[in-house]
Amino acid sequence: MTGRFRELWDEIAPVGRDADSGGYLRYALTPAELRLREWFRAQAELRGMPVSEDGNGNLFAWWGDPAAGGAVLTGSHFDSVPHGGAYDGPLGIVSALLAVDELRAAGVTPLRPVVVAAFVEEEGARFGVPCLGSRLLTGEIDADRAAGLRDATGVSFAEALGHRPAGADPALLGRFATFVELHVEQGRALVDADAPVAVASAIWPHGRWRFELRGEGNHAGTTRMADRRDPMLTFAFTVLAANKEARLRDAHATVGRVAVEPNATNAVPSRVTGWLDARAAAPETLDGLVEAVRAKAAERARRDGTELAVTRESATPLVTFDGGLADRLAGLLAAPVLPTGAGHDAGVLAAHLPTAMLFVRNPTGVSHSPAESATDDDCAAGVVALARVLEELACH
Ligand code: HGY
Ligand code: MN
Ligand code: MN
Repeated sequence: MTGRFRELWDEIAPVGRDADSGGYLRYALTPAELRLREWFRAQAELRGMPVSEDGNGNLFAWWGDPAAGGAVLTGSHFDSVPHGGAYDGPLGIVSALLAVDELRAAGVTPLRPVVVAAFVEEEGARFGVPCLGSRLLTGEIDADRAAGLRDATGVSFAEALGHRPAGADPALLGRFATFVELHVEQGRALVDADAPVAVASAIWPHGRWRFELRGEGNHAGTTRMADRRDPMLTFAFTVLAANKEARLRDAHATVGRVAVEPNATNAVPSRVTGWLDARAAAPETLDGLVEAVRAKAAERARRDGTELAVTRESATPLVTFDGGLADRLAGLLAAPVLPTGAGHDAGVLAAHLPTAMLFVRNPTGVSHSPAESATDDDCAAGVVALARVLEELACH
């Protein structure tokens, strides 16, 4: 299996890879990701798996009757964060295709369809809302709001998709009995557990908040410090406050994205916009963290004479995966059960159908970075584990 994994993996490894950073620029519905979607269609055709699209940009390759119900859904996403790793997303899709091969080679004929999905815009790196495709499919985001989301160049999701997204598809969703997403682990728990594969128990509640700070643009050289209303000052304080408040709560707060206007070396900014990614093990801890950061930012804005506006752009509640399913798969695989702080399409679908996740060991735990890695042997172990899970769910 390791050889077959590497052979298929090498077909997509170069797609969207940045030569300088070694990371991936696979933004949803841009040329790199579109090439991966075409590759997916070709792979499905090679396997005699018809591919349907749900009108939201999500692709579904069917092993079995697309009109049948009780289907076992697997798969993940192709899109990446800027200069992200190779495995976050694509590993779940490649592993699903290989797991189908594995079952066929063993002469397995499922009683119910097995479907491999490629969800669109899971990272939210282009249009700002993570799990956009799975949220549209499940009706968790309004199709008109999704249609109007715009990327940094002003292109809307509807324009990128080529049409207004169809929105919720309860009939399609109702044809899936379970969803199992395999994903590279984004942490080191499997290294510590000395195991190649784990089953997920939960996803931390998390969300994204846009902090907009307005002040007075002015000349860097002629404006006295006492006369400034500098939003960068308020922003810098907010970032430090987010870091401190997260540490106090054993939570996670990240400000990794900022936009400055006019973004000139010799001008005091007029506006600074920063995005807070906040996550915590419990909803009340997350709420407390975000409120503390907002309050500290507001207090500092008053001192700096700047104006603050905070907007929640996305939120994912605590996801507790189907306990019976998780225990059943952990027993089947003799694998540990782990929570995660990373969001996934499985976290969205879990509110709509029995859902599970498999994690594949990541030797460094690093993710959302060119340094993300997984060994071929562990990836092969993931394929074998996913094949066993699919057989367990589709053949009994
Ligand atoms: O942000 C996340 O947790 C996921 O990688 N989209
Ligand atoms: Mn990710
Ligand atoms: Mn992912």
